[in-house]
Amino acid sequence: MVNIILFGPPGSGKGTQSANLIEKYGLIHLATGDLLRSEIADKTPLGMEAKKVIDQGLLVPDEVVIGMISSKLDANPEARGFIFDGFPRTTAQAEALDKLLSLKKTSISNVLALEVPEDQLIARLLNRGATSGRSDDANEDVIRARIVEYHNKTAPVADHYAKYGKFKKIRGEGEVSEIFDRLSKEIDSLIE
Ligand code: B4P
Repeated sequence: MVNIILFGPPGSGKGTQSANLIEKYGLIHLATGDLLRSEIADKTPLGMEAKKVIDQGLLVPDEVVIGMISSKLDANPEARGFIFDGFPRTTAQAEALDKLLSLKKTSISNVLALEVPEDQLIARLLNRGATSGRSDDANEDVIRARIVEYHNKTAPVADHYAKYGKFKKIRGEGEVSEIFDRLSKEIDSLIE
């Protein structure tokens, strides 16, 4: 099994690249942002609570997203592997993911971390906000709050996996196809 965490700040291209990578490698895409937006669209109680947090640029409580990932892992027993996109975003989420995977006799193969300068992140997200209808992309203050949240709570996840030698930085600037090639090279080396 190949289990990849696509890591990086908001707007670094995780969602964009995941969509292409799952096609190429036949992996299952688990994106907590997408799962939360689907709850919001369905107006579930969980979605309504999550929306309040997401619209402030903050992280949804760990137990909510860990529960979502746990159900998705259980729902895909035959998977060849997973791409985790936007999860784990805290050290507690990383520890929970490691436990869930070990119960399934597997583990994270590698963490691929997209690196993009902050001015580009903000430009990309504002650009998406102009057309996507995503309220968390529409306002620069909210985007900046998301980046602060990333530095405070998500960046430590890198150390968690670097301890086990599972962390690789990937340049996230340039054409989508160039970045895809850089990521593919890393995944190919895990499959060989
Ligand atoms: P996410 O949906 O994960 O949002 P994101 O990190 O902003 O998106 P992503 O990084 O995938 O976007 P991409 O670069 O692909 O999370 C939203 C919110 O949900 C969070 O703020 C949080 O509140 C909550 N949440 C989600 N997961 C959580 C968790 N585990 N724990 C707690 N809370 C959680 O795309 C950005 C834009 O860049 C697009 O318009 C794209 O077209 C463009 N782009 C991509 N690559 C490009 C390139 N190479 N050049 C130019 N533009 C590019």
